[in-house]
Amino acid sequence: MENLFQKRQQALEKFHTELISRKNEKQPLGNGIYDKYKFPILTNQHAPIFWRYDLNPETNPYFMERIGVNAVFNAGAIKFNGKYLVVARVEGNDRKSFFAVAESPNGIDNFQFWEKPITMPETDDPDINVYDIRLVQHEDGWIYGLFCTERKDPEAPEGDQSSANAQCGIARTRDLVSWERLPDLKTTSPQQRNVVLHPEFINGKYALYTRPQDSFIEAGSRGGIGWGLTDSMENAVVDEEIIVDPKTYHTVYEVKNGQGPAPIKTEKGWLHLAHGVRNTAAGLRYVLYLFLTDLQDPSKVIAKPGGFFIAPEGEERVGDVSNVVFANGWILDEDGTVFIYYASSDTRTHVATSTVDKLLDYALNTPADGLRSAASVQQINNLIDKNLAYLESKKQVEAPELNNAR
Ligand code: M1P
Repeated sequence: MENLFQKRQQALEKFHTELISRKNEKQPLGNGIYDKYKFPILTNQHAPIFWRYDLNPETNPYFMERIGVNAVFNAGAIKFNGKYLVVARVEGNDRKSFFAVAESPNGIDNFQFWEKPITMPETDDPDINVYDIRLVQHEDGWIYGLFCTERKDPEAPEGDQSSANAQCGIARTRDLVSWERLPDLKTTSPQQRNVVLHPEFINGKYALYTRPQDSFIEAGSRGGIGWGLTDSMENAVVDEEIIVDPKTYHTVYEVKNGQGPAPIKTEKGWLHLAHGVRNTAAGLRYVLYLFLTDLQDPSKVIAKPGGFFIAPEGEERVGDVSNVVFANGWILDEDGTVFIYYASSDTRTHVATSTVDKLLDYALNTPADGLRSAASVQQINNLIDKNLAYLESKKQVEAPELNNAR
């Protein structure tokens, strides 16, 4: 038995070491806006062996997995003490999610989990499930983590074991190890998900991006990315939400949408990453889109490219909830590189890299959604005409006599 235990342990440790130290590779060509990478940065297999296996041969003679990790996805992100940290949503085989920090020296590979998952303190109303944390280094000096806290709907009729209530949980930390839990956000909406703290004060108040929703899954009569102010995060209350970016008919955010990570401040405005959801015969499809808001008034959209920014491709399309990409973390580096951490199909986490300059170029020069097929054709014709005129002018410059003699 000792032999079986040792064999399995050695094989698994070899596999795990190779996996977490594997070099990532940029995918060739790309679209010029961002680069995707060959390997996901985190999967369920990245979870440390000592989280999952009892390492004592006497109590685990078969070297059997005792606690399974099903998925590692939807990660918040922050650069901290020179390291690229993601705080992933780790989901066990029991369907419960929790948060765990994984650290990389370069932001694209070699992500390793810290020794233990985060022990998130609770309020008087215990969370049933927590997920999708957004990390924000606020100008008040704290690092905040805003996440979804889900509890069983107390109004659910007898026998209904799936109706739930989603609200915004709030915690803060200085080191990502010990966290202070604050009361959940109060708004006038029945439920909330995808709530994100803006990194700066607005008129002396904390500003929040919200996603009001009628019920657990459906945004219903509400929805859109909302915006509201609160005097304090120790007792966060938003009395009035305005919709900054509404869901819109026949777009990639027709059914619902939600702010991704906190926006990045640039010279030309606040860059936002968000997810949009539409319905199809095969179920919901989640994609990412980008927009820019005014520097002085981050609730005012000033540029918004049409369509999606990142959509699921290849193996990203398949997983526990297929046809989904979702992002709640990105990191702006000192040199202008942006590391976009996105998850695919509620299963694994990937990175894409770009720069602030490229993202601004994309935000400011991609045509907006014309909302009709005819408008899309017009946009392509405009580009073709511009290209034909440019090619013609180049010919004139390169061989003027030849062209004039014709
Ligand atoms: O399953 C896809 C996503 O669904 C929810 O997002 P939203 O609230 O916008 O519908 C979340 O549960 C998210 O974690 C999940 O990835």
